[in-house]
Amino acid sequence: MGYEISEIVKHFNIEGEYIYSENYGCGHINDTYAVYFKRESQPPLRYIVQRINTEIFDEKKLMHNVTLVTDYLKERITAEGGNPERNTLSIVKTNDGRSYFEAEDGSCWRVYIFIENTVTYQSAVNEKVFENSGRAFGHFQRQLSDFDASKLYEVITDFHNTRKRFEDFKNAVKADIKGRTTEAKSEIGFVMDREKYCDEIISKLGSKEIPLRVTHNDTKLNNILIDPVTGEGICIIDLDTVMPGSLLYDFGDSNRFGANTALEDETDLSKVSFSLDMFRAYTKGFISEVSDTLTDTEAELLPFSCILMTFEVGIRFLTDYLEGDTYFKTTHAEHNLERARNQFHLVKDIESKLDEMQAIVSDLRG
Ligand code: ADP
Ligand code: GN1
Ligand code: MG
Repeated sequence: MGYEISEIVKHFNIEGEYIYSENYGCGHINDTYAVYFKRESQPPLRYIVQRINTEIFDEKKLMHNVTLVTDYLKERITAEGGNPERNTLSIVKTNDGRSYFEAEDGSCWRVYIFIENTVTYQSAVNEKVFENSGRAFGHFQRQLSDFDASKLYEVITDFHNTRKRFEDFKNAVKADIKGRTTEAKSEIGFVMDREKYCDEIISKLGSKEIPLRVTHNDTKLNNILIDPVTGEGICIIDLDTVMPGSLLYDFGDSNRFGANTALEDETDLSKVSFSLDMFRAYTKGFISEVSDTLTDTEAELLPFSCILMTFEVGIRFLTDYLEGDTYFKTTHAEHNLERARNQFHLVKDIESKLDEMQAIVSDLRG
C-alpha cells in the first residue's frame, strides 16, 4: 500500500480528528474502510472511505453517475417523506468541492457518510428480511423510473450483455494464458452446453419486447443496508453500476445471491440449492412495488432471469479464473473456480424448479 488513510482523509471535508481506520465489508470490487473521527464534546463519528477500483472504473465517469443518481434520489426521498440522509448515500466532498480525490500515486478515493444502526447480511437470514430487500430494490426501481438515463455514462460497457460475457469466456478458454483450462474442463463444458441462454434477455431488450429501464445492476443482499431491529431495507448502496438495463437483471441477481441456501463461494455443493421459499418472499416484496409497470413478458421471464444472472456471474468467475484472477478479489488460487462451480450447481437446481417458480409468480400477481 502506497497510501495512509490518515493522510487521504485530510483531503475531504470531514469534521473532527482522525482516530483510526479498519477494513470494512465484503465487497469484491473496491477497498472499503470504516474510518473513525473524534469530535469535541460529541461521540466519535465514522465514515466509509473507499479506494475506487480504477482498473474497472473510470473514476470521473463513475462519480459523475453516483452524484447525479444520489442527488436525484435525495429529491425523490424528500418528496416521499423519507430521510434523504439515511435512505440513500451521501457523498462527502473534498476540500476543493470534488466528489473524489486523486492521490499522487494515482489511487482514487471517495468518502460516504456512514449510515449507522444498520447491518448488511451475507446471506438471507430469514424470509422477512429477504422480502423486505425485494421491496427495497423494487422501490429503488420505481424511484428511478423517471430518471433521464441519457445523462448516465455506461460505466462498464456491456455489463449484463451475457452474449458478450460468453464471447469473452470463449476467448479466455482459447488463450488459456494461465494453463488452467484442464482444471476447469467440466465447468467449461457446462457453459458451452448452455450457450442458448445468452441471447434470451438481451435480444428482447433489442427488439423492445421488454423495456429498457434505469436499473441498479448489482443487487446482492450485501448492497442494501437493513435495520437490524425491524428487518426493513434502509438504504440501497453500491450505486456504481446504476445504468440503463432490464428489471430482470436486478430481480435475477438478488435471487442468485439471496435464494442460494449457501454462500456464493461454498465448496460443499450439497449445501447449495435454490430456496423456493426465499424466491417467493423476494418476489412478493419486489412485485408489491413494481406491479403497476411490470409487463407480462417481464413477469414471464422472472424465473428465467434467476438462471441467467447465476449463469452470467458463473461465466464471469470462470473467465476471471482462466485469466489469472484480475477482476474479483480472491483469497486463494482456486477461489474463482470454486465460485463458478457453486453458481453452476445453482443453475442446475433452478433449471429443475422453473415450473414451480412460474406458479409462484402467477400466484403472487393474482
Ligand atoms: P463494493 O463495490 O466493493 O462491493 P460497497 O460499496 O458495496 O463496495 O461497500 C462494501 C460494504 O461496505 C457494504 O457491503 C456495506 O457493508 C458497507 N457500506 C458501504 N457503504 C456504506 C455506508 N454508507 N454506510 C454503512 N455501511 C456501508
Ligand atoms: C461484484 O461489488 P460487489 O461485490 O457488490 C460485481 C457484481 C457481481 C458480484 C458477485 C462492479 O459485486 O457484478 O455480481 O461481485 N460488481 C461489479 O458477487 O463487477
Ligand atoms: Mg457491494
